[in-house]
Amino acid sequence: MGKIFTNQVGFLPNCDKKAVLNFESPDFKLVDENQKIVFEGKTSHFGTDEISGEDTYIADFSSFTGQGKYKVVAGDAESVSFDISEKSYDKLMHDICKCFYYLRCGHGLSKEFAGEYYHEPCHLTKATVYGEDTDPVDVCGGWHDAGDYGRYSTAGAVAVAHLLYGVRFFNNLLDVKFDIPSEKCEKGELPDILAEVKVELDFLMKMQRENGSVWHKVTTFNHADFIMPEEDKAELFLFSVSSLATADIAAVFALASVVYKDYDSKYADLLMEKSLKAYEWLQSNPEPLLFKNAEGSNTGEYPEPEDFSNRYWAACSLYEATGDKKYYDDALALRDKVAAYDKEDSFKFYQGNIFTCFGWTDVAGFGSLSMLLTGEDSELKELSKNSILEEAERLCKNASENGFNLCMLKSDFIWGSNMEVLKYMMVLTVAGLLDPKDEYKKVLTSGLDYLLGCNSMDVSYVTGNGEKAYRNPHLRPTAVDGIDEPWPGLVSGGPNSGLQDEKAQTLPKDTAPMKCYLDDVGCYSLNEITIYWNSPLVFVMAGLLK
Ligand code: G3I
Ligand code: 9MR
Ligand code: ZN
Repeated sequence: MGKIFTNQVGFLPNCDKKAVLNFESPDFKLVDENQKIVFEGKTSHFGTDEISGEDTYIADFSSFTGQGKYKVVAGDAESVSFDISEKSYDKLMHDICKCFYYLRCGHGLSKEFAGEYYHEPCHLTKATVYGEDTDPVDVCGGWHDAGDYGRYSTAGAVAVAHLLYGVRFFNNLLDVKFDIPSEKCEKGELPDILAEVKVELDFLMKMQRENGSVWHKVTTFNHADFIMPEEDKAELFLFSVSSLATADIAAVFALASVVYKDYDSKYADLLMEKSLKAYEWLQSNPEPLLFKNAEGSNTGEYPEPEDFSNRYWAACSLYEATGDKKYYDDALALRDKVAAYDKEDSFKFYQGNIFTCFGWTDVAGFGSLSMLLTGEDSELKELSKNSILEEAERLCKNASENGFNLCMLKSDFIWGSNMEVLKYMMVLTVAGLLDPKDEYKKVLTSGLDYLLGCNSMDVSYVTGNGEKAYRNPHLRPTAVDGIDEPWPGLVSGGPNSGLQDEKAQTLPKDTAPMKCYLDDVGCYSLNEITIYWNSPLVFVMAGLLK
């Protein structure tokens, strides 16, 4: 039987609304909870596209603004029921923020706030500095990265960046309450989002060496088995420092210093001091110090082939935070290196314009966000604006090439493809601030629809949100805690045509990119979760709900 794919959570009354049918039906209806027809419309035939492989018909009901619970019905098929309401995304926003709390390492959780997902304190022992004969170091705290128990500096910095730029651009994020312990500060209490981010910032501070450089990661030598975090007692190692981690930390601490200044001047000063210390180390170590896993170690590597985008971000962020022109000059001197690297295909991680990339692979996009936050006009601010608008146009063109109006190409369906779409949604969000075009909002909304169920897997990629939300993330605590449902709000990595784990390889090789997905706990290349797949959704939702 044919299927009707739609956003399973729902829609805001004034946003675009659609469902996608994979069968022919000239018309469709919207029915309420009493099966009463509230809207009737004609579908439009899109045809078959290469990302989904489906022959699609679009049911657009954007003009319907009634509030309530509805279903789309066409032929013999019906969709799941969803909300149309100003409050459609309230639970989603709460859940995606609260996830960071559940991922806390060390003494992070309390029974009161973690409820059934509470676990005992974990990873408390000091970490051995790998390959050095020095005292072990206390790096307790922060968030577990993902389904594994590693803690990685660049990944952490990037997740924090999504959240804190979110706060800078959309201060409504400061009002989101998600039920975590309160955190005192000079001015009283931190808003929840800043209390949660502080947990990771405090950890990242511990990852900085005396000389200003930053360890790339702290993990056990190999990934733990599927056990609870407190059972993972293997020796912790701090693997070598990298200029990647040092630059990302210089950047994110400068950004954080601006944000926390309004609440706690001492904490803001400390962040700035540590940012400057990292930056000085970078200045005296101009050659890239990249990262490779130690021989035989299999924990996350987060390799990057260059550090220009990281240094660029650091310079832009310090310029924005301090107003000191010398950082601007540094950024300007790095610009051409970043741009040249973008043209080097063999080197390239990101499919879009590099000055718009908000991922761990490339961080120059964060530099652009900092430049947009500066007061006066400049060449680099212009570059940021133009890059974002140019990229938004490319994304709109991509969206016109498939039935889901999704801004992704075949080549975007890699490990963590849901972050690729989220990074694009961040671009569209910021582009909308620079030029409020309907098209940007429409393609942005389609991205959210895709993540929440309007996709050919008919699945919502956020746990606990949507009638057919996925339930089996590759996430160690969830896999072994004996609780049926994972905690809500976790964004899955999503379809990956690379099929990079054994279970994923059971899918036929010619599977359409959008269908290269299995809701299976074993599939780390399709169904893991990470902090930096949740964090861009927080940025995007803050923008949508502002
Ligand atoms: O950039 C290339 C692109 O040019 C190429 O077209 C495409 C097709 O193969 O690959 C792209 O590279 C991918 C790279 O990520 C950059 O996005 C690789 O295939 C892909 O294997 C790689 O995946 C990363 C994965 O670790 C393996 O290294 C994920 O992005 C990254 O999120 C993931 O991170 C892990 C940590 O190591 C450990 N903790 C869990 C976390 C999530 O799975
Ligand atoms: O669980 C690990 C996951 O977090 C990582 O993303 C992935 C790639 O580094 O590795 C997973 O661990 C696997 C390990 O690499 C090899 N043996 C099987 C492990 C998962 O069951
Ligand atoms: Zn831990």
